[in-house]
Amino acid sequence: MADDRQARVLEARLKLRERWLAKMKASPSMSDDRPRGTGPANRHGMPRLPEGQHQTKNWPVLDLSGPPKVDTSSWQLTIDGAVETPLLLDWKSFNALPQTEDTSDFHCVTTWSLMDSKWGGVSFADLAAMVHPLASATHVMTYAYDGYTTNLPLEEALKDDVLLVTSWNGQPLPKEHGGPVRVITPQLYAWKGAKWVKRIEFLTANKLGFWETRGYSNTAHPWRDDRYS
Ligand SMILES: Nc1nc2c(c(=O)[nH]1)N[C@H]1C(S)=C(S)[C@@H](COP(=O)(O)O)O[C@H]1N2
Ligand SMILES: [Mo]
Repeated sequence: MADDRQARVLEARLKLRERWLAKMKASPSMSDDRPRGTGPANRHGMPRLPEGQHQTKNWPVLDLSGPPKVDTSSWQLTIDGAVETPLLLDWKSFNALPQTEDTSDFHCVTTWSLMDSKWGGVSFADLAAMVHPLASATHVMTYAYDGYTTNLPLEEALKDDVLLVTSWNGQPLPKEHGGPVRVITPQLYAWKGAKWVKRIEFLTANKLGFWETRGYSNTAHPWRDDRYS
């Protein structure tokens, strides 16, 4: 990765963050002064284990219908909608982008939490910076190869720990967990992260995804026990 490209992405990312900072600060994971849970604070000031969650050692698999037929040779990601410069990436071009590593926790609405996973991939904020969202963009819909969809407000999607991951604890992301590429949303319940991600569409109004149309919370904040609507 050329340093100047990395610098350009970083600059665009910081500008986009600046535009969204007020809204990000008003989001539950940054404004909640009474987060519910137990254990020492995580780096966002939230108790490590949200209320109603228990720790799991093994990572359960949860999805609608199992892995779709997609691998590194056929995988493509489209980023489009309310953006200035839509983008189509394949596996090779995705891996040539600036890479981010992060360690975070994974909270499933069905009450298990997987702690301290080490993730590698590309941050959503970097991808968003590259497509130049229109001023009117407020949300994104993520689409997956199995037909799954889930929506996110931009102020959540732009958080530093929202990544499109290709590795987990130093290994390629297992197929059953969304490999080759999935989204993770550590500050929201895990259904907000699409496995086998195929498309990210920027929206100018909120739209509901698969579980959100079926009674799951639109906001999905684990430290408010915000599971269903
Ligand atoms: N493409 C796709 N992504 C998905 C789902 C799905 O059915 N299809 N299920 C969601 C739900 S409900 C959860 S809890 C997490 C589970 O991720 P895991 O199977 O890796 O634990 O993936 C989310 N992402
Ligand atoms: Mo879930």
